[in-house]
Amino acid sequence: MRNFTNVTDIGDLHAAVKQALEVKANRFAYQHLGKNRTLLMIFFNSSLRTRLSTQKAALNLGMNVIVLDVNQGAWKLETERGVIMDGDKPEHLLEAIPVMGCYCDVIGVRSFARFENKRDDYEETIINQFIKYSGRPVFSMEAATRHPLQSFADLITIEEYKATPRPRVVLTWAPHPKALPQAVPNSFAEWMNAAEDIDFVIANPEGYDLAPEFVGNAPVYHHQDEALKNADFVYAKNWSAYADPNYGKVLSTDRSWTITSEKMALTNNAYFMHCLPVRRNMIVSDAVIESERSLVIPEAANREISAQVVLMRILESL
Ligand code: AN0
Ligand code: CP
Repeated sequence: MRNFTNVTDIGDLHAAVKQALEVKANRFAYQHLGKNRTLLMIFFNSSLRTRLSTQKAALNLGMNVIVLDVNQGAWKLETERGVIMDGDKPEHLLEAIPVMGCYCDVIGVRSFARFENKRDDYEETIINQFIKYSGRPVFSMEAATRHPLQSFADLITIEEYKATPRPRVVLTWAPHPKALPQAVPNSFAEWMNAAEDIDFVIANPEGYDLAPEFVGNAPVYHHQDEALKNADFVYAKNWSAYADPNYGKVLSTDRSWTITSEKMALTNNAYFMHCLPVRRNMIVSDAVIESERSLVIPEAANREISAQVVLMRILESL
């Protein structure tokens, strides 16, 4: 595997989960792969889990790691070609990317949707420029439309906790005060649809349907209670509207969509999942996130494993 930006890059999901569980049981057994290799992690946006878990995964593999927060201490970057650069941005991405490529063997990029231009976001112009101009393998640490390291960790977690061969997994929108990207729900849907042994459904208010290429054949409910019936896993997440003319906008903060104990009582004693960071008592009540059915910490722990599998496969291709 050279680049990792979506589910197809990882290939067979059963094989990927199997490898993840082997790595989890023996995470320091692969240090020959990373010796004298350098990972560069580039952050255009904040992070806690992705930064720490990916760094930990690289250290498990014996790699060296460099981290750059573009907004802290680097030159402000122009990203549009053809701009007369007489404003506040002293450097262009088109020089910065190949320069970054000089100092590393593998590049991880976090660059969220900007909500300025839907086409730029959905064409993944930033991470695709890294792939095109860095000369290095590139993996997504959440790009404009997907967060595949998160979805891979979520799939591993579901495999670890499922009690039936074909669990019902419900992705539900939940309220949040600020406009958030669609990357996490898009990606989760992409991975759940690709995993054949999952009964996957989506619940969101009217106006919040995700892009059709991510929804795929999953049933979409506009009433949350209906979708939660018989759920084995409830995966909550806020996202902003996708459809025009409301792309990137908050249309609702309806707290009747917050996941509470009453909502969980509608399910098949489901596990609660969220990628974190989460706003308590907007997305999920204190009681649910603190309950013994909450998987938010095991999910975060599996981020180290998903990152390690991805790095191993990239290192093997060098
Ligand atoms: C980000 C998002 O919703 O995409 C990152 C989640 C992993 N969340 C926030 O910005 C709060
Ligand atoms: N879940 C996740 O990616 O968290 P961070 O934004 O803290 O990296």
